[in-house]
Amino acid sequence: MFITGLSGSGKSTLAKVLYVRFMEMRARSVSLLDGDIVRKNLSSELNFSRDHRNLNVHRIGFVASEITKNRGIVICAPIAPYGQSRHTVREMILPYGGFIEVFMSTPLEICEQRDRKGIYAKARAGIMKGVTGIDDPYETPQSPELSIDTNQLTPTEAAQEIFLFLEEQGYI
Ligand code: GGZ
Repeated sequence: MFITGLSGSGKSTLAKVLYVRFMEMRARSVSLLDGDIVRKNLSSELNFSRDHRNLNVHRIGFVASEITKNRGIVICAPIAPYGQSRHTVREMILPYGGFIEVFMSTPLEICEQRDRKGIYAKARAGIMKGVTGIDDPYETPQSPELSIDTNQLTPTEAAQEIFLFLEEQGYI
């Protein structure tokens, strides 16, 4: 499962709810590759240039493909702003298992209102450059398996929608 969207769009919160629900099923191993954890542990030398974001997302894809190869469930939650690198990750995973792209479509203004880490305020003030959605691109997914607007749904409702999809598709 690959959750993409702006900072503050609800990726991490949803990913954690899904992680707990998958764990409760006790069927397969469950791994969570959250954006900030990966940045700290796997991509600490990378910045937020286009090349480094793509490299970061490809690293996530590689780890996810290894987990998928070994029959594990993996939930990835980076911003992953570029369509091409999301496509590459899809191609890396598909030989080994299903790939579900979940687009967090929460509007930028809501993400900005939340602004838990203050990055949007810094971007608006010109203190921080290259912030996704402000002065750096986010290419909207063209055909994600699911779109979730956390302005409309609670994290539990969003997780429920995803589990319904997984059931319909025969994943669970
Ligand atoms: C966007 C940034 C930036 C810039 C630091 N633009 O919401 P967060 O704070 O906790 O998670 C965001 C995280 C983004 O890392 P990703 O690895 O998910 O991004 S990417 O997929 O593009 O590689 C945000 C914080 O780092 N952050 N600087 N300039 N978000």
